[in-house]
Amino acid sequence: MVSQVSQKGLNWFQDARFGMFIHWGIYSLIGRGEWVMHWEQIPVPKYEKLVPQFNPVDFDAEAWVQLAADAGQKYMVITSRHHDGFSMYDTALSDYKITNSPFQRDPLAELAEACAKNGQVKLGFYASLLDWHHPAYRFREQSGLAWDDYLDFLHGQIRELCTDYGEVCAFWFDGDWPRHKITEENAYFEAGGSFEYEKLYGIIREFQPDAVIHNNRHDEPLPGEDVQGFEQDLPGENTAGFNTTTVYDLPIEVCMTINNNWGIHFEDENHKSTRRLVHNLVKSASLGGNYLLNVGPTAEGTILPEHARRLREMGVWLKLNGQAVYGTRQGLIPPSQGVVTTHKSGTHFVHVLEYRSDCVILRDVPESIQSARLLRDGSPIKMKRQDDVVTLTIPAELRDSLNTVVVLA
Ligand code: FHN
Repeated sequence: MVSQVSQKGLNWFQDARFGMFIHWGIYSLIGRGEWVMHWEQIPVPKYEKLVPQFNPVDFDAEAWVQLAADAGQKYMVITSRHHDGFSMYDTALSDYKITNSPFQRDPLAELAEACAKNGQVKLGFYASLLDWHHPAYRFREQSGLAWDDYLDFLHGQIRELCTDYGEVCAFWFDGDWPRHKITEENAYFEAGGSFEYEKLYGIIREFQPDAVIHNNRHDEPLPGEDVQGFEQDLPGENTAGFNTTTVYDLPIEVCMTINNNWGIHFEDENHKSTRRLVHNLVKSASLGGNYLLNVGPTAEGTILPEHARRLREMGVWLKLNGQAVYGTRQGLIPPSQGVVTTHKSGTHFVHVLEYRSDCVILRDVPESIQSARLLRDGSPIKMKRQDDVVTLTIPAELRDSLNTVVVLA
């Protein structure tokens, strides 16, 4: 039988609700996103020339972890190796790695230490299944290597990440997209065989039984996967074009960028407002999901100030309103225009995102609900009930410009 994450790991994951996604690699030097090698058809020998230029001397693991903690994020998931095949840690299984760059340090080890020291933020790893560099993935004919050699590498790397970096809260796989067509342009994306997931996931279960497994296959989760993912969309939506609109009965994780790119893009100034980010966070929570919000640090090792500011502002809002997010589950009171709800053991949280008037109308409100108050400071909120329809009146002076939360109990 294929095993799932432990109940402890699952509960932790669902209670956490908010995490930081980090896309960081040698592509940061170019500043045109993490797909630049493919989009610009950069040959391997030319792309490899980035390695001797990579020296993120401003990287400060404690500062990144502190930023996540200030934002109210309970975990971070960082790219251990993206599709470009460059390992961002000191793997024994490849020379194509950050410890062979002028930087020499292992940022994943430093983050593991900083997370353990900070105590508020757990660490998870993104790992690409697809590899545009590895000779046993892309160049089997030329190298004489076999698909099994790639599997040894991939599985071996997961074993390293499981055993050498302390507690790992999540493994996030990417690059196996069964619904996407292989064409002439992307022929080298094609895997040479199965990823042998049962074996791969077995390594995680053996060494990190509390780590959730998320595989971004843009398809129905496979046995052994703990999470259904949505990328750049909320559950049930498919504006990005690669999400399934079927929502399965699994914990959910929505991952999104702050601007339009995962890896840093120098020309992308299209940053979402803090208000929109808070709305996405609570909309995800209202549907029973976590929100994994991405930052794409610079090649020098810093998180963009525009992103850090938004994260800190989210943290300020969460300090006052976190009870309506952490530990909650999908709302039991149905959403209405501009309003979503979350719930935690008999307490319902109404998130008022948009105002049509002073009044907020909720339907199907359980009879047990007797009172309404502002979560932020306990101010009473006028509540009128007619059968199962409840009307709340929220005067302008009590509203929060990001999201006003009313507690119904
Ligand atoms: O190709 C990747 C992309 O670079 C990024 O890592 C995102 C994150 O969800 N996942 C893939 C696209 O689905």
